Amino acid sequence: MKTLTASALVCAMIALTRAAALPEGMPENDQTAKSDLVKRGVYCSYGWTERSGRCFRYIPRPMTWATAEKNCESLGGNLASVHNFLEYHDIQWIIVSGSHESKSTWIGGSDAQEENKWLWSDGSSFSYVHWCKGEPNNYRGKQHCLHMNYGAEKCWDDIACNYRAPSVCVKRLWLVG
Ligand SMILES: [Ca+2]
Ligand SMILES: [Ca+2]
Repeated sequence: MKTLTASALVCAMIALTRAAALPEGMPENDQTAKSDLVKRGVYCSYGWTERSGRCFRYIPRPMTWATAEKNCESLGGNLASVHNFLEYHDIQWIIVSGSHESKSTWIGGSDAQEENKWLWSDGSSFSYVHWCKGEPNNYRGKQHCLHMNYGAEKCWDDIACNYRAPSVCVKRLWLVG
């Protein structure tokens, strides 16, 4: 029963997050722009799925972190960034829908520029974290890229960037109309 209530709450929160989602740069108090938006519609391009106001795409082919990032860029996006638990849940859902599994997957976090200075490849703020216990441990001084769905807890781990894994790309919503 507890679990049921919790998932109902998560669903409700996801619905609220989606309802509140607006493209970047739009003033929140601009009612004209909002009603305009409803008329015109906000969409993800073909092959992408809308979640929490952004568009996501699961890439099954295992690649190194940098190749995965370049691939997302060639599709008009970046490796996915994560800013709260709901977004993390959404990305996990994208992976399950795309692969019917919850395998280790690249997202856009890296500390390759400077040790322990984690950045998202899309330039957004790296504040929310979901590291596994004892991670990031920069094992042997060679772990500078972030993969998710690590271990039983499906949390984050830093690993060598030449590890090959599927990936999740993100890009902005399209305004159509
Ligand atoms: Ca590192
Ligand atoms: Ca590690």
